[in-house]
This record gives sequence, structure tokens and C-alpha cells, in this order.
Amino acid sequence: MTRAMEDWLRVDQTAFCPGCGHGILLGAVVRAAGELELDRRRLLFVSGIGCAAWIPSPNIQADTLHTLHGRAVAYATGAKLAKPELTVIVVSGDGDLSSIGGNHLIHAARRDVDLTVICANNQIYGMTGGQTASTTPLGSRTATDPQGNRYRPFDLCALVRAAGARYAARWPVTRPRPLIDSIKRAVQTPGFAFVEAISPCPTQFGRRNRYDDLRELYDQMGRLCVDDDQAGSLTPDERARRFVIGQWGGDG
Ligand SMILES: Cc1ncc(C[n+]2csc(CCOP(=O)(O)OP(=O)(O)O)c2C)c(N)n1
Ligand SMILES: [Mg+2]
Repeated sequence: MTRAMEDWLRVDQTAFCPGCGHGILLGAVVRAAGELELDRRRLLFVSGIGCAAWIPSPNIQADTLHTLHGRAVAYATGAKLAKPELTVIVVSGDGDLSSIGGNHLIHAARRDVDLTVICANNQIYGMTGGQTASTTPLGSRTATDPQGNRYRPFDLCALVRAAGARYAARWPVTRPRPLIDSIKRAVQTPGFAFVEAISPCPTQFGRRNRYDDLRELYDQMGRLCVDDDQAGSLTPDERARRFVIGQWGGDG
């Protein structure tokens, strides 16, 4: 383990499935916290319910609030209002933050609550058996859409930016440096900031979408990423099957 990991982790192994991207995101979060030298006495991690909600709790060596499904942003808002001196970082899943919790997310962005919200987007409800989420790509198979999802997913970065977020970024977990840098930038942004990490789920998403091999799942995720400056020519349906990566806002 690196120094940052030793300082910031309570555990030396996690409960994530083999190949789950959430463990890589955990590494990125603690590296960002380590590089920023965040003061643990003024730091709070908040999560909802789901596999991703286990990223901060119990793994990170800091105060962690593991709350109700869909309500992480509401708890985080309350904590920030009660103790404005806290740095409050929400880490939770795509279902938690943008399906059941979608209203809290957009209204916290609209109100410019001084939070960093990190979304582990595995495009599915992982913990409860692989149901379709509001982030499931068009055509992907899930437990509830075995023939393929017929709806376009939310573009969460565009959604929160439209609602007023000062900064938003999206990177796959396989690009740790920009991911760590975006987490740092989000924490340093006064007001609402959002980071979306594309995180492969071999257990629920991969097996239903015929990625039998972990390497194939990770390679495919890389192939589906398109840089923002190359994304202009994509049709809406192409966009709904790909991940447009980059960062937006953050300058003022
Ligand atoms: C009010 C309520 N509704 C539904 C559930 C069941 N539930 C728990 S986690 C979850 C989905 C989690 O998905 P996500 O946030 O994407 O996390 P992942 O497991 O994919 O990392 C659901 C539907 C619950 N615990 N509480
Ligand atoms: Mg999920």
C-alpha cells in the first residue's frame, strides 16, 4: 500500500466483487484526500445505500455517515448547514444519487450547497440484483430489461450543470490521474461540485452483457469513452450508448 492508502484506510481488504471498479474509485478518493492533506477533524464522508455506498464506509479512516437509500445528499446538506466548517464529500451509487435520490441531487446543485458529490456509476443497481437504473445505457441488458434497456440514460454531468453545479467531471476508473485531479478540484470548488466515475460491474452488468472476461469488460468501457471535444458528431442514440468524458465549469 502507498503512504496515502495506509493513512486513509481502516481496512486492508474490501468486500467488493473481484473486478469491481468501486475499489479503484476508493483508491482515487483516498489519494485525492491524501494529496490535499485534508484535515480529518473537519471532514465528513456521506453515502446512501448500495455497493457504492460502502466505498467510504467502513473503508475510509475518517468520519463516515452511511445513510438511507437516496438520501445521502439530504444528510450531507444537513451536516454542512449545521457545521459549515466541515468539508463534506458524498460518495454513492448511480441508482442512489440519480434514481431514488435524483431530486436531492438537482436541488442541491440548484441551491449551490457547498458539497462534493462523487457518483460511482456502474450503470446498474448492483447490490440488489442488477435492475435498470436511470444511468443504464440504451440497449444494455439488465435483470429487469433482459432484451435491452429502451430508454436513454441521464447524462448526469449535463444534468447537474444545468441545475447549477459549478463543476462537473466524468472519467472511467481506468484513468486514475484525471479522476484524482477532478476529485481534488471538486473538493476545492466552493459550492456544488460533481464527479462521475465510470465503474465496471462484472457481476451484474458484465455477465448480462456478455463480457465473460474481465479484461474484455474493461477494454469495452475504454472503447465506449469519447473525449468531450470529439463528441459533437455523435447522434443522441450514439451518446446514449457511450460515455462522454471530460470536465466542465470550475473556473469561476
Ligand atoms: C427506500 C429503499 N428503496 C429501495 C431499496 C433497495 N436498494 C438498496 S441499494 C439499491 C440500488 C443501489 O444501486 P446503486 O446506487 O447504483 O449502487 P450499486 O449497488 O450499483 O453500487 C436499491 C434499489 C432500499 N434499500 N431502500
Ligand atoms: Mg449502480
